[in-house]
Formats: sequence, structure tokens, C-alpha cells
Amino acid sequence: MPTTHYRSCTLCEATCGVAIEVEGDQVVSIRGDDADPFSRGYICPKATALADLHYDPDRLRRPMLREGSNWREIPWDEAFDLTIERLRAVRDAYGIDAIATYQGNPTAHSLGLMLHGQLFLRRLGTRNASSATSIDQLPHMLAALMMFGDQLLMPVPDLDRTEHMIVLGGNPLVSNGSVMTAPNVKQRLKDMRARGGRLVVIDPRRTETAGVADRHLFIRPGTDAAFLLSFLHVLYAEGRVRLGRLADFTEGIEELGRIAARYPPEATAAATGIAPDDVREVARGFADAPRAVLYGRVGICTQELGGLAAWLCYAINVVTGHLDSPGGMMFTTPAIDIVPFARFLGYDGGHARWTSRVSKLPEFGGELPIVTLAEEIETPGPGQVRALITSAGNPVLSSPGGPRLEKLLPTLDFMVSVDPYLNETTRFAHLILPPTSPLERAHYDAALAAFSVRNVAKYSPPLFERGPDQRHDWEIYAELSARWMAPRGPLGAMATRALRSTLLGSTPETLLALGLRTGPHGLLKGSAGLSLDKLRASPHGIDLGALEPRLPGRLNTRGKRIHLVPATYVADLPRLDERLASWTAHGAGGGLVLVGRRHLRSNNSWLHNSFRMVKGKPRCTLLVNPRDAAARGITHGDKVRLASRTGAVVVPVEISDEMMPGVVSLPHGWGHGRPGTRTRVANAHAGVSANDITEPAFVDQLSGTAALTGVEVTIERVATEATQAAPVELLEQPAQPVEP
Ligand SMILES: Nc1nc2c(c(=O)[nH]1)N[C@H]1C(S)=C(S)[C@@H](COP(=O)(O)OP(=O)(O)OC[C@H]3O[C@@H](n4cnc5c(=O)[nH]c(N)nc54)[C@H](O)[C@@H]3O)O[C@H]1N2
Ligand SMILES: Nc1nc2c(c(=O)[nH]1)N[C@H]1C(S)=C(S)[C@@H](COP(=O)(O)OP(=O)(O)OC[C@H]3O[C@@H](n4cnc5c(=O)[nH]c(N)nc54)[C@H](O)[C@@H]3O)O[C@H]1N2
Ligand code: SF4
Ligand SMILES: [Mo]
Repeated sequence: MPTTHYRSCTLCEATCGVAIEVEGDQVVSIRGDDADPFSRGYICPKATALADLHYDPDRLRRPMLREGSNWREIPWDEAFDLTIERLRAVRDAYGIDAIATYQGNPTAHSLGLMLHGQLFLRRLGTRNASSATSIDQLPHMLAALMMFGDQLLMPVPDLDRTEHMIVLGGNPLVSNGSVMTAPNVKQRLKDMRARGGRLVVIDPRRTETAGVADRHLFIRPGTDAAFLLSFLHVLYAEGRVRLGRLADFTEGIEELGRIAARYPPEATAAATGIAPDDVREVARGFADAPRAVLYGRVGICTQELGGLAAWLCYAINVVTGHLDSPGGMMFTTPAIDIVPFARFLGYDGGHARWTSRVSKLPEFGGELPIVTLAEEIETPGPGQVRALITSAGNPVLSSPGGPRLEKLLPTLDFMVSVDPYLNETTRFAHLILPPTSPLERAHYDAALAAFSVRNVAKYSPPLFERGPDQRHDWEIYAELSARWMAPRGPLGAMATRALRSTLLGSTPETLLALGLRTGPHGLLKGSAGLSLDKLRASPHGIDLGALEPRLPGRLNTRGKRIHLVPATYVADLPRLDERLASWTAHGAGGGLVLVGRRHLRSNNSWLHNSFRMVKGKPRCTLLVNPRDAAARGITHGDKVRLASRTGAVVVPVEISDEMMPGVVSLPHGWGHGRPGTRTRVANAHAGVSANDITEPAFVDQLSGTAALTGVEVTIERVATEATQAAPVELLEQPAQPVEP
């Protein structure tokens, strides 16, 4: 008899409820859970990959040790011993900063990684800690820190009540929303338009989201900050600044007006490609709508002026009174208040308290930008990186300058990866410690529920029990912490045992139970308050209501005031002025710039080993505007050499008037098939990596966020025989084996 198991999908930020039908140890079907109060039966095609991941024969189940280019399984105990011994050797010889860490995106989807992963990786104390944050949402976090007093106080669109939404640099119909947890964005946007709402999309590509919008405007990549300043200019010049109740606790209203006065739409149009009348129309429509939200996402973050752009997005929501107001940009009231939790785990908000050794990029929240990793390995001297821990990340494909990392990773004294796959990055590790699959672990979306368009809570127990020779992510890290913290010498073994029993006793469930009871929906609400037991009894999840105004109470700034114009941003404006002058002088200049794109069946670099996700026509193609193609004698289906200053790939072209003239689009996360990986399906559908041509030196100097968008490129037709990029030189130095 099949039974049905209910849980949240952990593959993207939407947190859809899935109903998984199982018979014995076989998944029979995966459907949307109609009884999930938040997703109401919606799922996207990726949900079925939950089963594919679970059964994938390429997924690693036991620790893997590399000896030269050979891999063999070793017992966990030996793997833990070796990891600690080698990390200690590096620390003892060169200091803790010689150990770099990188945490990837799936961290946010795993309670275990967020708890025990942080406790180990952040408590190591290395300055060379990094994560996917600096190739993603860092500018939003910086703005939250500067304006609202905590990096985690990122407000989200009140999607279900807004009547006017501007989407800038996001494509939620495909990404399913980001820093905006909202299952079925498409339906929610449809509902908005059905209640008379208006959707405006501003994007260098006429995206799927633009396809359901009332208005779409092309914008030249990287120029959003200039556009937003002109937007503000219009608001101030036309007397449309109305803070409402925010006026009582907002500082800097006049100063922002003085800044905006310098950027009339006429002064930015040549750079942005947006006509002055269009800027005025968009700004008026937004200011006049009673319930409106301006939402910026990854396209405005991962650009050379991403810090400024993210700040200006929040600022516009403030000066129009749309922040903290129903239908606007609101703060959540999640069941677990992640602000104190993050502090406990070692996240201390801060910016530029120190800088990286080589290119002097600023620290943020205790981390350095991932773009510093290559140069920190490459550059000799005190503090040089000699060891690397990667955790749920694939920086060779996901961070700029992948080929450079490929050359440098083999030179490390030691590298260990906590990851279920032998992929483009982990193949360089000496050791891989693979965690259980998502269906084998319990789940609670602590991070994503904090950025959700409704307050919701849902606990998912494991569907399958893990095998005795498997470990959850959190168990891997609890064990590493115990062994790392224990003193060496005669007391070591005893101390390790004591620490182990304490740490392994602190299961994610124990901490979850505590978080729920102490959170705003827990004990405070009396006996009816939320608890883990209550969640266990509600397998479809619990709706905790619409977002509510939280200001000024939720602010964490001194005196609980909104800082509209933090000095950090003012100091960065000259950089914008310089770029603006150059863009205005050269216009689009006939050159091309690169942007990215996502696909519904893809998730960054790591779902391509599911056949269901990659079948059909190749998706790693370059979209080129017809005019740009014609000017270069390129026709649909041609292969082109796409080159930047630092790299080149060969990729098939799709000609499409979706693209703004002068802009080409390539998805990221492809470029499989590199030697030494064990992802057979992905390798058979390899594509090329966008990050073979992006460059670590192209970065938002203010925030340290990589500029993945707006990279200057050229394209040139190549003879059809050339199907692959020039092979990257790999492992030119023999990898150093680990002596167990
Ligand atoms: N050019 C370009 N580059 C980009 C982007 C872009 O738009 N354009 N987007 C950027 C963004 S937004 C992001 S978030 C990054 C993502 O960058 P990363 O997070 O570095 O890359 P992913 O491809 O998500 O790799 C996830 C890794 O985690 C492993 N993994 C999956 N689940 C688990 C788990 O439960 N536990 C553990 N331990 N490991 C797991 C996978 O096997 C894989 O190796 O990429 C960025 N890179
Ligand atoms: N199916 C699927 N879903 C995903 C992911 C995935 O890989 N696949 N990844 C997940 C992750 S890690 C994240 S962070 C989110 C991201 O979620 P979104 O932010 O919605 O990501 P994208 O779909 O990349 O949308 C970015 C948009 O910005 C545009 N853009 C590029 N440059 C600029 C610019 O300079 N200015 C402006 N205004 N727009 C620009 C691009 O054309 C693109 O349409 O998606 C998540 N969801
Ligand atoms: S949108 Fe798709 S991948 Fe994202 S949570 Fe829902 S089902 Fe999973
Ligand atoms: Mo991301």
C-alpha cells in the first residue's frame, strides 16, 4: 500500500509543499500538496528532482579519499581524523587565516548546515571565510545593515496585497522568487492584476515575468543606480515624496533630495537607455499607487554598482511611504527570529572592519568576497591561503574566473568538501564528506521563512531513515567541531567524547524546538503558541497570517531610526559619476555586454545530473538581439566564440528580440564534462560555464559583490566543427596526495 509523505521542497526559495507517494523504499510520485496553506498545490518541474537526487547512482554515500587521481571510500572515523589532522597542520604552520572556507547556496536550505555548519565554519575564526552571499544578495544585506541596523532585516514585497509592483533585475516567474519566498509567483501576480494592480518589469531582457507585465523597459546592464537616482529625482522634483508615518523615525530625507537633484532623467538616459519620459511615468505611477512595492533582485546586486542600486531600491520604498505598509515592502514576523539566532551562530553584522590581504576588498558580516579566493591562494606571503573547506558550493562553476580557480585548487596543501557530488569543484578535494539526501533529513526553512510573503511555519520529518554508514550535514559538522575543539594530548580523547555527546545532542530539532518556543509566535502567545509538537501535528504547515507593520520596533539602529543616507553610500557616488560620464560619452558604443538567465528546470550548477532536468533541447545557449547578430553575420543556431578580457567559450546562438540591443544572455551553472568529475548525466549535457568569462577583478568595490552582469564581451562566428571551448588546462601540477 502506498503511503503519502508531506514535506517542503528544499530546492529553491519558494518552499512549496510536496506530497510524495511512497511504496516501501520507492518514491511512486511527487505532486503538489493541495493542503499546504502557502503553496496550495503548486510545484514546479524541479520538485521531481528530489527523487532523482535521492536515487542518483552518482551521489556519494560515504567519505571519499583521493590518492592522485584515484578515489576510494574510507570509513567516517578515518575521514574525520584526517580532516582535523590536516587542518591543524595548516593552522599550526601558517595560522588560521591560511584556511579558507566557502559555503554555497544550499546552506540556506538546510537547518543542519545553518546550525552546526556555521558553528564549525564560523567559529574557526579565519578571515578567509566566504560564501555565495558575495555572488548574490550581499548588497541587499548591506543596505539592511546600514539602513535598518541588521544585515538580516531585508524587507520583502507584500505580494498578495500590493497593487503596483516594479521588478528590477529579477525574473520570479522562472526563479520562483528570491528574498521573496512565494510559491507560485505567477498566480500571485495574476491575482494582483485581477484586482486592478499593475506590474512593471525593468530588465535588459524581455523575460518571462515581463511577458505577464503591463510594461517592460529595457535597461542597460549595470546602470540601475543611475536610473534609480533619476527616479528619486522625479519624486523630489514633483513633490511626490510622502513618508507618512515613517517620517517620525527616518533620517536624511533632505539629504537624499539634494543627492537626487544631481541626477535628472535627462542626465542618465544615455547611460541607462531609459527615456526621461519613461522614468517620469514609472516614478509617478509608483508614487501615486496606494499599495506599491519596488523589488530589486539578483540582477541589481551582481553588478559593479550593486551596493548603490540595492540601497536606492529600499530608499525609494521609504520616501514613497511604501516601506512597512501593507501592499508595500514589509518586514516579516517569522516563527523563528533569525536575528538573535544568527548572532548566536557567530554572524556579527559589520562592514569593512578589515579588508582582504591582496586586493583590499571589504569584509562583510565576517566574510570576505569569494572573488578574493583565487588571489589569496595565488599570492605568496604571510596569510597566504593553503587549505580550503568547501561546503555545499561549487565555486569553479559559480564564481567568476572558474578556470583560474581550477589551476589553483590543486596547489593547496589540503582541501576538503562537504558535498554529495564529485563535481567541478570537489574533484580537487583530498577528501569529500557526503551528507544524506534531502529526503533522508528533517527540514525546517529557518532562513527562507524569514523572507516569506506570508508568515508560515512547516516542519518536515525525514521520509527515509539514513543508513548506519551515512551522516547528515549537521552530524558531519558536529563531529568536526568536537574533534577540532578538543585539546591534543592525553585528555584529547575524553574531551572529544564529551564534546561529541553535547554537540550531537544538540540536534537541529532541539534547537528548532527552542527557536519556535522563544520566537514571536511561541510562548508569547500562551499555551496556544507554536511549538515543534504543534508543527509535527500539522504536516501541511501552519499559516501565521499576513505580514504586519513592524517599525520602528524592529529597527536595530541606534534610537530606532531609519538611516536613509548612510555615509558609506555617499562616499561611493563618485564611482557612479565616473561610470555615468563614461557611459554617456560612449553610449552603447556598438560593444556587447553579458547578462545571465535562469531556467525553470535548472538550479545553479547542481541539478543537471537529473535526466528529467536536462532532457529536451540544449538550454545553454547565447541569446543575441537580431540587430547585433546581423551586424556580425551570425544566424540562428550558429556557434560563436564568446570572449571577455579573461576567457572565452564556444556556444550556440539563439537570435531573439527578447534581448536589448547590445546585450547578450548566457545562463550560468553549466560547463560540466570537465575531467575527473562523476556526474554522468550532467557531463553528457555539458554546456559551457558563464564564469569561464566573468572576471574576479570586475567587482562592486563598495560591497565586494562580484559583477556577473555587464561584463564586456565580443562574439564571433566559428566554424561549425568547433563545438567546445578551448580546453582548459587542468591539473597541470600533479595533485598532492593525502597520506592517510
Ligand atoms: N555568472 C553567474 N554566476 C552565478 C550566478 C549568476 O546569476 N550568474 N548566480 C549566483 C548565485 S545567485 C548563487 S546563489 C551561486 C550559487 O553558487 P554555489 O552555491 O557555489 O553553487 P551551486 O551550484 O548552488 O552548488 C551547490 C553545491 O552544493 C551541493 N549540495 C547540494 N545540496 C547539498 C546539501 O544538502 N548539503 C551539502 N553539503 N551540499 C549540497 C551540490 O552538490 C553543489 O556542489 O551562483 C552564483 N553564480
Ligand atoms: N529555476 C531556477 N530557480 C532559481 C535558481 C535557478 O538557478 N534556477 N537560482 C536560485 C537563486 S540561487 C537565486 S539567487 C534566485 C535569483 O532570482 P532572480 O533574481 O529572479 O534571478 P534571475 O532569474 O537570474 O533574474 C535576474 C534578472 O536580472 C536581469 N538583469 C541582468 N543584469 C541586469 C541589470 O544590470 N539590471 C537589471 N535591472 N536587470 C538585470 C536578467 O536579465 C534577469 O532577468 O533564483 C533562485 N531560483
Ligand atoms: S518552485 Fe519548484 S524547486 Fe522551488 S520549492 Fe517549489 S517545487 Fe521546489
Ligand atoms: Mo543565489
